[in-house]
Amino acid sequence: MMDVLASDLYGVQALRFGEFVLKSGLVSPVYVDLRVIVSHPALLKKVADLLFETAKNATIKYDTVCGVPYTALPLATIICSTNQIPMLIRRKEAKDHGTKRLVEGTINLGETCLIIEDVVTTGLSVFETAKTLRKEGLKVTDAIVLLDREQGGRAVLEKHGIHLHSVCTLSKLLKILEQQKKVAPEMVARAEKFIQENIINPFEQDGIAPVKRMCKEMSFAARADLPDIHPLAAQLLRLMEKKQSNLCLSADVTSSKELLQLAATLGSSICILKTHIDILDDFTQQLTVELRALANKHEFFIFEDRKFADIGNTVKHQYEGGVFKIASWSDIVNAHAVPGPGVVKGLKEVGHPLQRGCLLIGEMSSEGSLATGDYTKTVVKMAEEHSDFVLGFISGSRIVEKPEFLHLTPGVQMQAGGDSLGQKYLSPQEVIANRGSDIIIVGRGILSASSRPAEAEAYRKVAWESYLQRIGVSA
Ligand code: 5BU
Repeated sequence: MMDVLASDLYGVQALRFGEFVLKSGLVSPVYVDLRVIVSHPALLKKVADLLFETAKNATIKYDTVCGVPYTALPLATIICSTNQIPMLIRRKEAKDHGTKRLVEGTINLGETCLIIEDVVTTGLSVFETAKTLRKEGLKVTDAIVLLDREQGGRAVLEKHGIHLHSVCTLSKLLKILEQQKKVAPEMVARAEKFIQENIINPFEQDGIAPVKRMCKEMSFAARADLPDIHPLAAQLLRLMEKKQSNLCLSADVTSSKELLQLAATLGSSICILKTHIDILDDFTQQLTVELRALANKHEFFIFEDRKFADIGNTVKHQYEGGVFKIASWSDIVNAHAVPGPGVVKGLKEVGHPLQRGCLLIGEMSSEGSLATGDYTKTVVKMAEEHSDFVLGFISGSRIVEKPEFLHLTPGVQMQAGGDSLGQKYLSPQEVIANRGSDIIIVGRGILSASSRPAEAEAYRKVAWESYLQRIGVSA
């Protein structure tokens, strides 16, 4: 599908290669102009359908659709007309009379409007459209774009509460065109370099923190070879490539027998088995010996989801001793950053000599979580300061563009939704392909299936394909 789109766009010269002087004065080796697609009705319809499908796959709930003027106007029109969705039009021209409306169409206060855009570079046009719609009393939570140029727009929009979902990224299109031998590898390399080196932030003058994109999408294997990667993260990334699995099973069961059974029967589908050891009714040290044997046999990591959150001295004891002796059998643990860096220092004293690793909780999947915004940023800083022990994060999406760090996301089920106690679910595709996380954590999605092994395989497959899609390799 992407291959056809890439060659169609290239065919109508929506993408051109050479030397183009941009408005900013920069000389770009690639020029993207999607306005031309209005002259190609079949392609226009195809693009509209892809945008609609992307919204559907991301299970976004919305009441109306608004295209960013101008190219996305016909796209929004086709989507709304084909699928019988009410549309809104945002006026771009400056208001010349006091009475002139900024948004045309029926506005029902509190309804959610989905934004459609053809290409996002800085995110400014989408942001301005969202601002206008929000001023009118509408909610804007998501935007769908055909092409993300990956020059900072996604992060800028996220900061303003808008999730950007792209049908395709520019680097992926470039890779496809290279594979199709339409564009020479040297030109693709130049274009990729240009994208990476030119992250533009339109909000800088407004005092909003600049957004830097420090890496392009790398494969797990390439990340494993990074010089500064945590040895355990490197091992895990290699294992993920080998097993083609970025699935972590949340083995939330209360009997040792069932836990071992899960490890034995689902072990080959997963890269990590996550435990809550304190919910077992019949814990013994023998269980941890058997669990480790299964981890070695089926090659998965063990992650005790202990969520340490005390002063350094206390967590040291909780990690090393007590009934559970977590450090003796769990490869990975996690911690809240709320006590400050002492919690990491305490855990590190125990875990570092044993070559263990820690994930910091940057965000939580539960409704009303307080781990957001500046808190999340502070968590990232703490991780960066202790990267010899912290190998990544628990978060809903990628919270830092450093390929050395892993992102693991709980709150995943095939169908988005939630439970009655505040858990919120996103789909594997959304989490891996759109939100840039690396590993999905799935509990009840698998545990409540009639065939747990078959369901685990289904989750493994969709999460892996989403990863391949993200790095631009067709599954
Ligand atoms: P579920 O059955 O897929 O909803 O289980 C999710 C698991 O992940 C469960 O063990 C939680 O304790 C764990 N979890 C979570 O759901 N959300 C979070 O933010 C964190 C952990 Br941190």
